[in-house]
Amino acid sequence: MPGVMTCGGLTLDLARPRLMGIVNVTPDSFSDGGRYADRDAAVAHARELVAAGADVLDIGGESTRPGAEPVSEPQELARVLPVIQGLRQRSSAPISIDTSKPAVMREAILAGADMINDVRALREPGALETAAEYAVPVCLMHMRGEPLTMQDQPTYSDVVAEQMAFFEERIQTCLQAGLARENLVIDPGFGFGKQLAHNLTLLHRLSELNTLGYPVLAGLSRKSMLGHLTGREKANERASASVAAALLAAQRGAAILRVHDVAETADALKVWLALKRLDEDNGSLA
Ligand code: 7PJ
Repeated sequence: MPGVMTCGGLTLDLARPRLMGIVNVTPDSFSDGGRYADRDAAVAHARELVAAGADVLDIGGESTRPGAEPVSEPQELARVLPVIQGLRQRSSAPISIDTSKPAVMREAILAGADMINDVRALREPGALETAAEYAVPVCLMHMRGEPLTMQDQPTYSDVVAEQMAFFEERIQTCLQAGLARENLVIDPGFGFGKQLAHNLTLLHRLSELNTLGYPVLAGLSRKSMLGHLTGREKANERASASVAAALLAAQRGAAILRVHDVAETADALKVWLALKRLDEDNGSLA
């Protein structure tokens, strides 16, 4: 079972679900990162997420939304490095770098990042070697295809079975490359090359991933599957749906929940945990 994750000199006890707060530093229409105002806004937002209950901050400079174009290495570095540096000066919270590029992993870790979150599960050339060299926790996410085309009618005969085979292969490859098994986290990658029915099946059967023996990370926050279910077209109107999805993932054994709405999810988890403890004690509280 999950156990602990050592992140930035901090040991996260995974006996209860932990929150990974999302800090996007992908550009708006006016800028492409690197400006002081962008950096300061991202750092301030990250610190708010910590105050609201985030255990880890996930900093990403590559948009991986469906249809997103690739980002160059210099662009991605210009977006994320100033934020990591600024945050490291003002906070001791563990930092995860959301990237697939080995150079971005390396520079981020040298600037103070504690963990790698890779939607391509270390499949880019050099990524495996870089993760082995720095020996930090790594989230291996399942993605079918690439963001530009991944939502073009993906099909599976059994989405869970295919994921199990994918994780078994990636885990073996990681262990052979010298990564420590204690450093591996797996993630079904909701919305990454999946249709609504696939995403729902993955959530419904999430606990099956626990049989592999690695902590499971679930990222459902504000995703389009929640838009489909609720009719909410705007991502920032999906907070309630996101909290519900996070609790359902927690209920099925997710160890880490990657969320935008940290305060709301933290409150919901407190209620869930109180009942879970009663379940475990057979209701003997008072
Ligand atoms: C995920 C991610 C996820 C992990 C994104 C979005 C799209 N990393 N990065 N898992 N999603 N590990 O947040 O809507 O589900 S970007």
